[in-house]
Amino acid sequence: MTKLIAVLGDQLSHDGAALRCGDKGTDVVVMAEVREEATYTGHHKQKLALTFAAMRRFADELERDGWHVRYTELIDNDNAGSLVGEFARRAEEEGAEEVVTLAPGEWRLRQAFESAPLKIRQLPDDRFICSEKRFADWAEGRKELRMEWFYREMRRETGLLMEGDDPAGGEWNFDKENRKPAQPDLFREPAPTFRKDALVQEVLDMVEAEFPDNFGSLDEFNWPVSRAQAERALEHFIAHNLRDFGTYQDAMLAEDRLLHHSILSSCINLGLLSPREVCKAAENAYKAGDAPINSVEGFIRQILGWREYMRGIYFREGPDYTSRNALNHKRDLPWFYWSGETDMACMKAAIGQTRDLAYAHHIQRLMVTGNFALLAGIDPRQVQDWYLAVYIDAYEWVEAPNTAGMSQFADGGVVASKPYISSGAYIDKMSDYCGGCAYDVKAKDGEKACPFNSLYWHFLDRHRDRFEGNPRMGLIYRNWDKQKKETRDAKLKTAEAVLAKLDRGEAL
Ligand code: FAD
Ligand code: DLZ
Ligand code: SF4
Repeated sequence: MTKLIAVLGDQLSHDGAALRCGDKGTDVVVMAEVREEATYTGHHKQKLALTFAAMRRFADELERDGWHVRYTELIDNDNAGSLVGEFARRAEEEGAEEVVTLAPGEWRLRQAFESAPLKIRQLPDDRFICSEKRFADWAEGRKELRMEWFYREMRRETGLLMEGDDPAGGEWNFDKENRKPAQPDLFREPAPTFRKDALVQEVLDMVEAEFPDNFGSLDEFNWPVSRAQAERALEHFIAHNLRDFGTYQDAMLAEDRLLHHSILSSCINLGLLSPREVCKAAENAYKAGDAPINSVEGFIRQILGWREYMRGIYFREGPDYTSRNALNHKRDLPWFYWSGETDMACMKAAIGQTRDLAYAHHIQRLMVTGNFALLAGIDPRQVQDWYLAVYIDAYEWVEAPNTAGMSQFADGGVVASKPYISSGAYIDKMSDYCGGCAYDVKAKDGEKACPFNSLYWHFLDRHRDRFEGNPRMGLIYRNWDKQKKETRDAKLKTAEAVLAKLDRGEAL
């Protein structure tokens, strides 16, 4: 009996469990570009183009590999518009009674598949290193689900960067060596470029025609769309950027939008590269003496630690995770998150490159745009909607715990033991943005004061009841209490003026 093997747009791996259980002789692979997936959020144009181009490339590869593939393009006349609709249409055409797929990375789709009028078998997505069951076992009975403990277990379990029972280099975590600001004249190898062939060009044209008003520009589209291109991106990173990845991981430079980051998240999230092989490639570079331990450990921790941990949290916490709002933040997301029209140089840079590349690196997401939203008390649901829309690598299983959890503290501390907040001083230390800013990073109050400065204290003051007793924040409150009353009042007044401007819909 024929079964349909459904491959979703972020399941582009030849060795996933669904394809492994199929039979090339009798089964049919179904892939569909559908409006429902293209519009559940206002995806960046580059994200749409990458998804469709990579899906088409993958379908070609499957056909060359001997699979019978039924592929629906977005603008096909008989496109049913949703994944379930397309599965039903193809099942009828092929006389199939069952659809097999990897469980999607979103509660929304899992629930839609469960309540579909045809049988859709969702297999555990075994492309992740840690299964959902394994994560649940680890989490069971723990008072706190801290990433660091999870990560150490994953190191032991996979043997990555282990020397017998001990961590390579003698420590589990080399983060204290990884906080250097980058020098503008530091040499960095330019990112590899990927040729826009006819397939990619056709998709770019289609996206521009079908989604003209979506956020972002297609001009600088340069994403790997196939396994071969993704392998090239990985090789480039290992050869040129891994060495200094750790040291400058938290740095930001106005003239360098990528620094030493790997730019591999879209390849891994789409399935073009497996997290295991990426970690292994980094470990091999360490063993060969080509990259130092602080960089290799820092890099592997992002993938084996943070990435796997975030997915574990998303599925363990349940579908209501995205609607949590522990700090009761209700302010609307300022419109300049979409336009980039702000005098704050750091925000302008982060939003501008997000528009142009669908990419900003972790510290820009966490300590610039995320930090600002948290300090300003923006509704975390609206913040999540923004992050889900604007980044090339955005899928809810990883975006939501990063945004609601790590960045906005909306989950009340499941992911983060304290809020990731900072005044302008941190941004000034880690970047060269402040020199070219209309605001004064050293000024704490008054019209020209960096908005991060006054909002920082306003946040701490208004959430005193919740955070004062946090052992990692006691010192900050003591510092606040030591300041003269007039000084504190001036900061709070400045913050109130900043917030009032936001409420009036004015630019900052
Ligand atoms: P590198 O800095 O080179 O890191 C290497 C790899 O580690 C990444 O490719 C990624 O696979 C993994 N990684 C690093 N940090 C994280 C993390 N915190 N969580 C999960 N994986 C991580 N990442 C996404 O993949 N999708 C998202 O939608 C997403 N949303 C985010 C939202 C916010 C508010 C924040 C603070 C972070 C978010 N991240 C997200 C995590 C991180 O910012 C990106 O993975 C990273 O910037 C991708 O760039 P890169 O490939 O150059 O990463
Ligand atoms: C992100 C995305 C987009 C834009 N379009 C499609 C699509 O047309 N067809 C498809 O199968 N998948 C698409 N995807 C990826 C899915 O939305 C993704 O599988 C879910 O968000 C779960 O991670
Ligand atoms: Fe950002 Fe403040 Fe520095 Fe301006 S002064 S770039 S707003 S941190």
